[in-house]
Amino acid sequence: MYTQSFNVPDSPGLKSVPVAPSTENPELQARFDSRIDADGKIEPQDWMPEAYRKTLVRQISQHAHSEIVGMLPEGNWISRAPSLKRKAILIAKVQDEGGHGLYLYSAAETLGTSRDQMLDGLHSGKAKYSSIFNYPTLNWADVGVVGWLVDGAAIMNQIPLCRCSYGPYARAMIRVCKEESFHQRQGYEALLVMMKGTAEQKAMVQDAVNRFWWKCLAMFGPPDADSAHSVQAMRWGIKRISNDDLRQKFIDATVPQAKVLGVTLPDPDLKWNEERQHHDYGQIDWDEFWSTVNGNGPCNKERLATRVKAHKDGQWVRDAALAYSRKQQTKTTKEAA
Ligand code: FAQ
Repeated sequence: MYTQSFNVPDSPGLKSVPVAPSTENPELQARFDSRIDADGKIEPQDWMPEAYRKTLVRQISQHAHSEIVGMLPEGNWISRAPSLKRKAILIAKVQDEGGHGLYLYSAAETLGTSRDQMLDGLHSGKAKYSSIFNYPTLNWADVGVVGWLVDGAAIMNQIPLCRCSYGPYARAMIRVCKEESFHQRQGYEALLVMMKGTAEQKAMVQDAVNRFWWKCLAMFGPPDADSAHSVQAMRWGIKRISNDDLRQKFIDATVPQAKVLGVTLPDPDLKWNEERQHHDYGQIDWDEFWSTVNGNGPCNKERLATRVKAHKDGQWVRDAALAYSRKQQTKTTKEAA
């Protein structure tokens, strides 16, 4: 449904933001700016302004944390999947999300930040992760809706990131998007099956859509006017399409899918606007979004506690791996001597 071929022009006008004069190194800054203006890639060994590095570490590490915390709402259903086939699919999907987190931590490490630093940020509650993973998955239809809508929204946001100016992030996103595309389709297919089932199953799907729809729209971040980082991130070619434009694209793509599925999207103001050639939609509850982002959503505390415990429980594995690596190194040094 969403593939690599979903390639849309950058948000108009956003590249025209004037370059802030560098106080670091004007010559290297000029080289960096011309590479960005020519739509080239910045690689780890290249000089980059500290603010560019900091923005990337923030965004990539938050993205990695989202993938890792994002394993929890669906992981919760692995032991209760309704068939062996659905269980195998779900295990593979959750494992893929873990893999995405690992590629992204590796991409952020190329910017000179350590994985321990990033994990400290997550575990201490300083670093953010996507708001959507602070809501519970209450029934089996939620697992399908996470695939259809949460992965759907994630892909819409991530496809432009395949063209991000920072090479390691852009390359990681290519594989991530291919896998997310499968995730989205498996969720949609699971829902199609339920919608051919009993009245109770259909009601479960509608209930899950009602609970997740607005939260998925908020995944794209605050409105452009309130988005602190967008203008600069666009100038640097990190973000290619604005929060509001991506949200609109997601809505326009999802409305016909909901029709095929036979569910109602819970927004009385949702309607096609002939003049705009887009769907109009209702008000997102931004107070609720910020409250969740700031740690007060229904599952924030539980999600963080689960991650902290998993990290502590895994300490012996990291210790053993390090001890083994040290032993191997000593052996190699002795053999070479
Ligand atoms: N949740 O100025 P902006 C997935 C924060 S992956 C929490 O607009 P920016 C896969 C933002 O960090 C989902 N916080 O920020 C999966 C900033 O705070 P800060 C994650 C949010 O960075 C599927 C402040 O608000 N995807 O789902 C959110 O330019 C299924 C101001 O906002 C990515 O991370 C939010 N929704 O734009 C896994 C993609 N939105 O840092 C398992 C990469 C905004 O100053 C199961 N990231 N904030 O303290 C991005 O594209 C961008 O970072 C945005 C935000 C678009 C998320």
